Amino acid sequence: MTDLAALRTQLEEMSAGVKDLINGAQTPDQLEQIRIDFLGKKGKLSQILGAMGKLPPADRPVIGALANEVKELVQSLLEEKKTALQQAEIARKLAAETIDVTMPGVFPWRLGRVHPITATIDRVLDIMVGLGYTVAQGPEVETDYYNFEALNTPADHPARDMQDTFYLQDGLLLRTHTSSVQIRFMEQNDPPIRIVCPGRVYRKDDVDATHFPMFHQVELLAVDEGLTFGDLKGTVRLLVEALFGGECEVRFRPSFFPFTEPSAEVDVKWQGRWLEIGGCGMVDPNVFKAVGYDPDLYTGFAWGLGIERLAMVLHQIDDIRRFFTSDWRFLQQFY
Ligand code: FA5
Repeated sequence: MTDLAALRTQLEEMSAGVKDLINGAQTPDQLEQIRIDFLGKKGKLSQILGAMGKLPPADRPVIGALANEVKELVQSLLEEKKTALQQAEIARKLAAETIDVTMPGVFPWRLGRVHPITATIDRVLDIMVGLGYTVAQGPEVETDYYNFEALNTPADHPARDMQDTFYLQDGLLLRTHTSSVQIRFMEQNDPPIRIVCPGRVYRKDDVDATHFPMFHQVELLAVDEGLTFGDLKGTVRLLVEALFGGECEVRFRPSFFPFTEPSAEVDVKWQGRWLEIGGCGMVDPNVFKAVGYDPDLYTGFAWGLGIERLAMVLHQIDDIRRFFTSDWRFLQQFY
């Protein structure tokens, strides 16, 4: 016989028991089983609701309301527990899949190193800073004025053909040499000056074993009262000897640059022949005039050193293109 009190007791016991059951569930599968047992078609709640039909009609809404409460309770407990289990699973996975970034890699390790061109620039800068020079830099995209005009190379000067230029829009160009930094620095500073200026330069040169359209130069500039060509030669020799440990032949070959007078090329012996590594000379008085220095009071010397060529001689490299092909077999020699 079914009566109201018995069904009510069953529902109350159910709601008391289900909490512990759900709390104790360890996996989503166990949770699903509890759902089926309680809320499924043949579950406990359905059985109680089935028995409700045997109650007097006046008692049915009481049990119906209570059954609904129990159903909602079970559903919300299941939902809560499901979320908790999912979060625990995520936390477990995160802990299990943590990557130890400090673990050594698989041998052979390929650690990055300083590129031989950067290393050569750094060596030159180190030596020159040791001699009291300051590092100065300028932009790679230049105006005609800084790259040519102020360097005593007006538009109609035949020497413009010496450096085939990449012209950009609005009168801009890619600088063909680091000599532009001389002008920028002198405009902003008074003598005495001793600067060393590293950087990339660009020319429309055909590529061969000793030419590349983008290469690096380091420019030296010293301005003071009474500087002579002897100071220039001494500085060039000092740098070359510091780089090569005195085991390299150097020669000065008369040359021409619009911004120096007199001018010379510096050559070093490379694989049995002379290789030109840079142009140099005494700063032309017209350059001093362009930056507002008194050419009767000051003299100066400058040297533009081709870094790729220097690195080729230092490391006995036969072709400039090797520096720019990112070939691991080539680069690993410098480790
Ligand atoms: C100049 O660029 C002058 N500005 C140097 C200078 C500075 C003279 C200060 C006097 C006073 P030149 O065009 O010769 O000069 O270039 C200098 C060096 O850059 C060359 O000796 C060479 O070592 C290097 N060089 C020139 N063209 C290339 C190229 N296409 N690829 C690699 N290196 C190059």
